[in-house]
Formats: sequence, structure tokens, C-alpha cells
Amino acid sequence: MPAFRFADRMLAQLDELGRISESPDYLCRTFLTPEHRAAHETVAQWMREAGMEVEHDSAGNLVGRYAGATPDAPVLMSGSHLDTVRNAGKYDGMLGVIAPLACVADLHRRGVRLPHTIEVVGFANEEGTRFGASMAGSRAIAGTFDPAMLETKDKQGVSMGEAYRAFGLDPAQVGSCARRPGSIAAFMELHIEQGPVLENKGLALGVVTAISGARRIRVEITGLAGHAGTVPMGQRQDALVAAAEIVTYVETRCTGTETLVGTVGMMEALPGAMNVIPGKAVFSLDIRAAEDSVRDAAADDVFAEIARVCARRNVEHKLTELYRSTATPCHPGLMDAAEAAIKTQGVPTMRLPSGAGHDAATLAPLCPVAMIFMRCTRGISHNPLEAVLAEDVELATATLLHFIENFHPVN
Ligand code: HGY
Ligand code: MN
Ligand code: MN
Repeated sequence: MPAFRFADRMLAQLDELGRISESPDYLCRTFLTPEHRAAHETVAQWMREAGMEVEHDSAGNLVGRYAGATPDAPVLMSGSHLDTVRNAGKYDGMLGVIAPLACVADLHRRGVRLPHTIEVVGFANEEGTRFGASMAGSRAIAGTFDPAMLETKDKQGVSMGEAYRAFGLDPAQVGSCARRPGSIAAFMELHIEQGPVLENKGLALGVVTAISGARRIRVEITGLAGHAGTVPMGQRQDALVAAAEIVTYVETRCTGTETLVGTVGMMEALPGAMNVIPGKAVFSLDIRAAEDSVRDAAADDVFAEIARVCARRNVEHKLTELYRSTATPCHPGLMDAAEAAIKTQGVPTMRLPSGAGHDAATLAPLCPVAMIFMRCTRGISHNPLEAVLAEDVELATATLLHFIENFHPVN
């Protein structure tokens, strides 16, 4: 006899998805790869078993549809992403697809049709791991897909457009899955918090108030490669040392201001030989805040510092903005409904902002959005140590089912 109504099967499904990876050593499932297809096919089968019609859309998203009681029923969409970062945990994104799927399976088992249609979406490329540019799938559904993204390239020099073609999709048609404004009544995303707040407060679930806006920039510093043994220290144009000065400035500038954070997650020194002074350094900048003005002021200061360091070190720099999202408030009416759903489970809750970006923010131009956060162990995420409690998964799914069954469109 399973211990839980939902969590046993959900955790087994999450384990199964966690094994679909580009590497046998860690979880990494990126956009438009065989693993993307395998994961979507696996979830598509679970959707069919739950009585859903399944579609793989023009952008590479997976869409499951559980029709409402009437043909003109409004659509409540729920979901999250099925792609991962490199060396990922197995709950970031996936939980937000498996949970609404479990809710629909329960409705299907009981033969229940609601006054609204439910769509469960497994979004593609929320993380942007392969091409740097992220949110391609949810942008396409929201009608904000930027074809310039098709020019971004992966480490092998393959463009997103070429990857779409190799995947069997027409890059010129990516945006054709855009939904008409008004066609989706609301979007609800369940997601692990990916931070320590809920756990520190002893809470299993929280209601998200707003989702931080992020800017992602690729920085290229070009100096002069040289012999490590012969070029005197005062005559070098060392691209990596310039980059190192900038990295520590990012930390200094982004420390001490409430929700402002700055991260350099990727760094490459070229040509990458022990006895060669790096002629080139390429690194990523990720700057976020709950207010766009705070984020943009920090970004401007970092760009100014990059120019100063490069001038002093006689090296060149090139900045390429890969992604920008705006800080997104969640819908007050949906927040209240989410809070009411949590309280029906007899547990306390709180409201909190999201420092992480989510598909929900991308969908905000299309429809009212809301998120429920679920506690994760020590707040760890983007790390194989990501972990959840089965009791919390059960509670979160029962809450989501209550939200879904009692959903009313909001203005
Ligand atoms: O980067 C983020 O905030 C999210 O994990 N894509
Ligand atoms: Mn993530
Ligand atoms: Mn995520």
C-alpha cells in the first residue's frame, strides 16, 4: 500500500526523469537534444495515461490538455520546464510538471471534468544551458519569441536555428505556437524555492509575490597571448587577469543591496595552455534584482568598470546581451487563491519573492500568473544535492489540486 495518494508515484517519475541525461555522471538535459526528446516522450506517455491529449508544439514544448466540461471552457495552464542546468538536481522544473500531471490523473481516475480545461506544459529551454539564451519555449507560447535567439550558438558552434532543424522543427515556425491573448485564463507554476527561506521558517509551502528580472551578458576580453616564460609581468596584455579583476568587482558591486545578486558562472581562458598568457577570456554575467532599476544600475556600473579595467590593461572587450527579463509581480487574486488552497491543508504559509527566474514570468504578458514554492532541503538547487520531503510533495500536490478544482478566472 503506497504511503501517499500522490507522492510515491511522483517521486518515482521524478527519479525516472532524473536518469534521462547527456552524461552518465550527472544530470544534464539541454534544449533540442535526444535527451530533450526522450524526456518529453516519457512525460507524454504519462499524460496519455492521465486521459490527456498530447501535443509537441512548434517551439519544442510538450503540452497535455485535459478538456473541461464544455467546449468553450476557459483554460487554466500549469507547468514548468523539463530542461536542466549542468550537474542539476531532479526537482527544479520537473516537479512543476509532474505535480499538475498527478492532479489531472486524479481527476481522470475519478471521472471528473471541471468547468475549465487544464493544460499541463513541459516547457523547453527555460534554463538556456545550451545556447545561453533562455525561456525559448515559454516565450514562444507567450508570443514574445525573438527570432534573433535562433542565431545564438552552443559550444560546438551549432546555432539554435540549426538545432531546431536537426530536431525536426522549422525554425521559421517556432513562434507559431503563440497563444492568442485572452485564450489562457491563468498560469500557475509549482516550483521548489531554490532558497532557504521556507526551511528556515519551518514552512512547507509559500506563495510567490514577484519574480526577479535577470540580465545575462556574455563578456569577451581580448588581450595578447604570449610566452609565459619570456614576457615580463609589466608588459603583458593578460585577458584572464583583467577578467579576474572584473569578477571580483561584480561581487563587490552586487553585495549589500537587498535583492540584488551578480554571478559569473562560466569562465573560459584561451588558448587554455599552462605556458601561454591567456590572449582571450570569455565569461558570463548574470545580474538580477526584484526591481529592474536596481539591476540596471548595477549592470551599468559593471559595464563602466569593464571599460576602465580594459583601458588600464590595454585589452579589448565585447559585451553581448543574451537575455533580459523584467521583474514580474504575481496576480493578487491568484495569490489569494493559492494561499487559501494551502490553508485548506491546515498548514501555515508565507509570501515571498523569487530570486530565480521562471517560465511564469515569461507568460505574464499572456495571462495572470502565480507560483507556489515548495521547501527544498537546505535551499540547495542547481546541484545534485537538491532534495525534497515526500510529505511536502504530497502537501504541495494536494494544494495544487485544490487550487485547480476551485479555480475561477480572475480579471
Ligand atoms: O536562472 C534561473 O533563475 C532559472 O533557474 N532559470
Ligand atoms: Mn533552474
Ligand atoms: Mn526552474
